[in-house]
Amino acid sequence: LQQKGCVIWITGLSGSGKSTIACALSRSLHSRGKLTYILDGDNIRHGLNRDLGFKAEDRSENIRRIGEVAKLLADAGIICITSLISPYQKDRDACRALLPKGDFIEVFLDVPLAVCEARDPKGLYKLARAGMIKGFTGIDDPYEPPCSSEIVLKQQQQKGSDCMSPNNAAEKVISYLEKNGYL
Ligand code: GGZ
Repeated sequence: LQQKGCVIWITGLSGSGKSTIACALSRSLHSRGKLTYILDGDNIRHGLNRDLGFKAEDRSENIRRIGEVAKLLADAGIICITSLISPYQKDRDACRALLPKGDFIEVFLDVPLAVCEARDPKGLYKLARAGMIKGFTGIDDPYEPPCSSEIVLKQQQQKGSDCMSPNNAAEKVISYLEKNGYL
């Protein structure tokens, strides 16, 4: 096997585009003949992590388990892409510490809450504002923005030339992987 595994850890608010970018990135890597696997919080919470809710301890345990699975996949030479809010710095850092230096690549989707809330693809922000979901990240639960991500992807509020598409975002990650010897 010629492939070096790694973990691409995408963090950001609900509605920031984590899953969409994870898919675009995965497709782009497949077209280069690379093996990838996406670990998506929303999906894994239906299976492996179905015993977990959204209290701080549950979110930490969710991140911890997915971090361990991501490490196993990276050990097997797979490019593992995670798509989790992962709101706490200490939990992200604990996952980073599981991997050899360089193999944990944090991608921060730096999208303002107002933009995520305006998109509201699943109507969850609306429910949270109405008090029908308690402890929703960004509304009445914290998100600690990362301070030293390998890659920061900013999303502009206005539509225009600097509005980042999922494919643009994927390209930025691909360039990073090329520069750092993962492709
Ligand atoms: C945040 C919530 C909540 C609460 C349900 N807070 O945008 P989505 O819908 O599809 O993805 C979100 C998902 C978050 O799961 P994660 O495993 O990524 O979270 S964490 O990393 O914090 O453990 C959202 C939905 O679940 N969801 N309730 N209260 N997001």
